[in-house]
Amino acid sequence: MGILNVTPDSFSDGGRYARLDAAVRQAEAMADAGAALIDVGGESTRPGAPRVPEPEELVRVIPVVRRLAKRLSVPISIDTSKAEVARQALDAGASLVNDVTALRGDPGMAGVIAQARVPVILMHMRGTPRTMQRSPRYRHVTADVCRFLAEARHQAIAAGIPASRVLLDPGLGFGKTVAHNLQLLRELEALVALGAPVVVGPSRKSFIGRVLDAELPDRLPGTLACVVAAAAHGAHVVRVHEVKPAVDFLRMFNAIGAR
Ligand code: PMM
Repeated sequence: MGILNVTPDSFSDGGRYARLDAAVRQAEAMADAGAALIDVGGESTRPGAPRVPEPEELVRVIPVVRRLAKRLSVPISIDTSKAEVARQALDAGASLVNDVTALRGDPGMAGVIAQARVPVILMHMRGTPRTMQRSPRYRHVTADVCRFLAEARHQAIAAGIPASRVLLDPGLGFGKTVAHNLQLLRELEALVALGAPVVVGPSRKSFIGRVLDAELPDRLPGTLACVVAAAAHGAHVVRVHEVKPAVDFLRMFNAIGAR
């Protein structure tokens, strides 16, 4: 899954793809490099990020989704927690919703997804992007994340989204210490065992910077180590900014047949 942030304030590629043409070129390059899915997001979720008003998020993402849906053969996912943004993006040609609030951010979200009959990624987060890094604590991070996601999936099913359309994501970096993120990657099988496809998004995140003492943009090697660890522990989708290196790493890993 290639990341296309159309936010002026995204933590790693802020503003660079804000213009429509640049966004489309970037998405095409990711598809050419082997992305199976392009994830379009118009609201930064970096720690401390302010909420983007709905009209502003719509202006950022809908033209991009519409243009990409016409030009790309790979499916487009919309990274949003707002039901109206999801609804309009699905109308414009998106075919999956990536909701970092696991349907808790907007009471209308589950209905939009159920009605459109599309898959959804439910992600674990502690608190909100504003508050999530304030000394996060867990009894056992993997067990707590699994419990949360099992319950979120249960609620999605109750709202009319079939289990077969639900993907789960541990939410690396969302209300977790460095140790929590590493443990979640190490113990990913516990999440895989819930039976849904698992999505993992380590790309360029600060826990990599903390382990390697690496500032942006030097977090690619650390990201690739996480990609391979996620694949080795059973992840089905990895969400990355740099698609070509990730695809090459995974192709080589699969060629070795280490799993
Ligand atoms: N991370 C970010 C945004 N959206 N969605 C999912 N499913 N999983 C993630 O880990 C995730 C996400 C934050 O990173 P970005 O600002 O670079 O997109």
